[in-house]
Amino acid sequence: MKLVVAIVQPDDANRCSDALTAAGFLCTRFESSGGFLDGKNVTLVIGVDDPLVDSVLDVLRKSSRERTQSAAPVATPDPSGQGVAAMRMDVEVGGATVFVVDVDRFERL
Ligand code: 2BA
Repeated sequence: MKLVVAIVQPDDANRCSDALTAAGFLCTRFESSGGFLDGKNVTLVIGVDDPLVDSVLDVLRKSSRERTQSAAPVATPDPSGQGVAAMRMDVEVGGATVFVVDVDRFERL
């Protein structure tokens, strides 16, 4: 068995969890936030038998989108050495960042 941990953007979270449920996968979701952009995201965890991992990844791939987000201004030294310039940076986020982890044991007690 594997645990699929998928970090998705908030705008994709309902589509992902609805599509997983429709495909017969159980998932748990919780609010999270990115360390780099400090923005909200959603983490989905899905416990699944090994042969079905690729099906889970297919659902997530079809249900999440890559987007450009603007990062908060980063203070960098002005080239003239006279002060500090605030640089805004665009970064590509998503679709989904996915980790697939081995599960040693699964119990429903
Ligand atoms: P954030 O940490 O807020 O990162 C948002 C996006 O910023 C990333 O998109 C990436 O394009 C960019 N980014 C992150 N760190 C960077 C850096 N040091 N320099 C330049 N650009 C950087 P994604 O790669 O799609 O990641 C989306 C979210 O997934 C991340 O939000 C974070 O919450 C999670 N994530 C990504 N990689 C991870 C990892 N190795 N471990 C744990 N969480 C991860």
